[in-house]
Amino acid sequence: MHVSLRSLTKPVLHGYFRSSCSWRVRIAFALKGIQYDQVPVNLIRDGGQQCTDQYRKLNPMQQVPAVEIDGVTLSQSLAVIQYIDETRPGPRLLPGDPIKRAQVRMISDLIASGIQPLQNLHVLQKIGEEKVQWAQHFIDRGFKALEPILRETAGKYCVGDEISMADICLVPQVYNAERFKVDVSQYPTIKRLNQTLLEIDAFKVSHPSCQPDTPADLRT
Ligand SMILES: N[C@@H](CCC(=O)N[C@@H](CS)C(=O)NCC(=O)O)C(=O)O
Repeated sequence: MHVSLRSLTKPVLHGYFRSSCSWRVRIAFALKGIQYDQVPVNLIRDGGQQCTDQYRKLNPMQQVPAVEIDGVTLSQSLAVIQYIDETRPGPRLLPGDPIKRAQVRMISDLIASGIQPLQNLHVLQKIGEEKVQWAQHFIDRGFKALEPILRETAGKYCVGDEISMADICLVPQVYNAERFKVDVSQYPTIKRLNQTLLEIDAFKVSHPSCQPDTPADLRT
């Protein structure tokens, strides 16, 4: 019963084209070949649609993404990705080997807890005029730690030769770094992995430049 309901009801992603955390979920859906609907939540317009009473019911943290799936609403992109991985067929986003799995989680957490929250919109709005330097500082600090870790763990992708949740976290974070004009060429492993991953269909179709809510002037 549960399984047939899953195949009948498409998940709904409440997200924003340029949100790196929404992009993570879009990549996971694409890698697994899952069809889903998107409901745009504009983080800028009207003071931020994530702050409305209606959206707060979906995610009390007032952040995207929120995903309606299998009769529940989930937030926190890594929880969503791991749920998708545990319940859907297709390539594994967390490796079976415990060491590799821990490395995938280590890299994902470094990005999702150690970098992205410090350059998130709400934080930058509080910082005010210094916001660009602030974001650059924390992205650089994180990438300085990430580069030697990836040198150890990477094969073709972040951990060995299989795509994983770590890759799903890396590419949107590099996109953010570039938006804040961080010189990514200082980090050759990060740069190489990002270039390789951006060639893959799942990363292309989920890119911020081609989402339903991407403004015309940012479409490519
Ligand atoms: N840990 C959360 C972070 C979510 C998050 O920070 N979302 C950002 C966009 S990437 C957001 O909604 N920001 C809105 C705001 O700061 O007001 C996750 O992984 O889903």
